[in-house]
Amino acid sequence: MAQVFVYGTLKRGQPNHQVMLDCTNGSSAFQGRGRTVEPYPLVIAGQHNIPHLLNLPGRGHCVAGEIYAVDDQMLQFLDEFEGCPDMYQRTPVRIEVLEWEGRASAPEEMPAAGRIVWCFVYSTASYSPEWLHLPYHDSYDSQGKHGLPYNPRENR
Ligand code: PCA
Repeated sequence: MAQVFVYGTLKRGQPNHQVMLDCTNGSSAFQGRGRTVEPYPLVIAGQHNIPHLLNLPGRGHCVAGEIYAVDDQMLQFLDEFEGCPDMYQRTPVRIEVLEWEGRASAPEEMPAAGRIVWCFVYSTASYSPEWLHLPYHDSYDSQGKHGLPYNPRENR
C-alpha cells in the first residue's frame, strides 16, 4: 500500500475521480483531506487546462487535496494515467492532515488533524517558463472562477 495525495482532476467531484473508484484499476481508499506543508505553485496550463503542481517548493501556496491509500495495482495504473514520468513525476511530499477518516489498526496509529504524513504527489518538474507567470491556486476546482475548465481526454 502507498499513500497518494491528489490535488487536481483526481479529487472527489473532479473530472477524473471515477478512475480511483474503478476496481478494475486496483483499490483506493479515501483517507482524508490534507494540505502540502510547503508552498508550491499550482497552475492551470496548456490548451486543455490541466492542473500542474510545479516542483518548486517555496513558491505559491500550501495546496489542499485528498489523501488516498492505494494498492500497487492502482499506483501503477495512476502512473500510466498521469503520464508518469514524462508529464508528471511521482514525488514524495509532506502533507499536513486536515481531517482524517481512514482506518488504522490501532488508535495511536491514526493521524490526527495537524499531523504530517508523507504521500506521493504527481508533480511537474519540466514546464515552459511562462507557466511561472500563471496564477497560483491554493486548491483546484475544474469549474472554479478562473474560467479554465478541464478538457477531458475524450474531447481532445
Ligand atoms: N491529476 C493528478 C495530478 C494532476 C491531475 O489532474 C491529481 O489530481 O493529483
